[in-house]
Amino acid sequence: MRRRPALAAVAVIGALALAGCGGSDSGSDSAGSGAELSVGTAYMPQPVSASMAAGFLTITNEGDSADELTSVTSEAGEVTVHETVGGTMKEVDRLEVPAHGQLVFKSGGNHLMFEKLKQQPKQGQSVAVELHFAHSDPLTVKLPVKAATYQPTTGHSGHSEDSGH
Ligand SMILES: [Cu+2]
Repeated sequence: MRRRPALAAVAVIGALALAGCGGSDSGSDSAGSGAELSVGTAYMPQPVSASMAAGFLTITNEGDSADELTSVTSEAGEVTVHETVGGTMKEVDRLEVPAHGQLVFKSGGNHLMFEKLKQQPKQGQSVAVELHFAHSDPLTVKLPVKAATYQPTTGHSGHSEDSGH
């Protein structure tokens, strides 16, 4: 039996979130889904307004089977999932989290797109989102709001260009 403290913490968070929802789901099959998901490197660059913001994170799957991110929800506003192909972003229904792999959201690539936020997120705050998967239980993640110029890696900020928003 291998111990994975980080995953255990994520599982606890997920369980709390589910408990908060009134426990409508009692399907015990889900424990055997085969995907083992955790989330890291989550952040939101402080947006210039409440009308549009981007969010980034990395989903790691240490399990033996792939899963798919099927939707993202937030009480803060509307969230869609975008990918960037050849410099153009487009909304996607789902993104794969490969077995023993990662689904990476980063500036210039995949990103969460927030629209119609109830208020403009400010640096130092955080925005909670719930990630929904094809097989695994939902994960609740807080995106800390960073400086508008914050980037964990180099690259252009991508989001205010001629991308059709
Ligand atoms: Cu976008």
